[in-house]
Amino acid sequence: MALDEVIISRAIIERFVRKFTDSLEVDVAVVGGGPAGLVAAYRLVRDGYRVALFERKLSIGGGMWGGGMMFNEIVVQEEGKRILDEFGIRSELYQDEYYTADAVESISTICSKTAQAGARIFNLMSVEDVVVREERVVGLVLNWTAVEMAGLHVDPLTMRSQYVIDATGHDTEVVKIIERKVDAALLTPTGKIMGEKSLWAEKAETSTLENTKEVFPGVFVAGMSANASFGAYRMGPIFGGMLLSGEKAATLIAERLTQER
Ligand code: 48F
Repeated sequence: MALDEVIISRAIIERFVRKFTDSLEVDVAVVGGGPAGLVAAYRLVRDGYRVALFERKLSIGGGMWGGGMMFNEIVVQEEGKRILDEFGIRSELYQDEYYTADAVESISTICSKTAQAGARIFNLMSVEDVVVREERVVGLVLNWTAVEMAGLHVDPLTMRSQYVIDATGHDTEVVKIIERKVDAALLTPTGKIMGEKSLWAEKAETSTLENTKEVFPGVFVAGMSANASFGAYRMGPIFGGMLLSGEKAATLIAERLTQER
């Protein structure tokens, strides 16, 4: 068969447009494709919800690829291991309740299973704004990361979702946009972003779960973004809290969506 380059181009363009068009109105939009956002997306699609995930970078996976200081192994506790097992990721007991897993196997598997489960994953797209109606976030404003990087004056596009998860890690980008642009308080004790504290693994792992909640009507925080929003410690390269936080965000949003139906 003779290969026709134009058919190849047409196939890519049409299939991408179909995927993107299908993602303009979803149940949940996840911002950030690190471990927390991916686990949340996986859980929600598995439960039958329509999910789109937007990741600024070329590669999905956030901070998991590099393990700790580029030593590409991660550590999880017993509860975190349960999620690794669920994804079929191999882990090894190090001592007591500390398990290690290969960082590349971990994040590539989580990414692959999430995509295969049916989450629409868009890399190279940045969320640059939110859509707010009656003091609730109802959608996201998207642009190509390349546009942002080149400083080009190109207007963005908009999508609608019932819920948004800010899983942007240390940057808390969606919450920052809300704090800066929306004339209403966040659901934090101060009404503002409380900011990330220094590193304390034990406290941070517990508080990541406690802080996984709604931070503004329609927006939940998951992963490191939860701790940065609610003023808690960072945890370094222990990843159980990230995985469990993604799972909790999905559970909380699924409960809301069920109530609202
Ligand atoms: O940073 P990241 O991995 O967040 P996480 O899931 O996990 C945190 C850990 O990696 C580690 C840690 C715990 O062990 O402290 O840091 O909470 O993934 C966040 C992703 O969000 C993307 C960013 O490129 C990264 O891949 N991101 C950030 N801002 C935007 C965004 C944005 N405005 N639009 C799209 N993606």
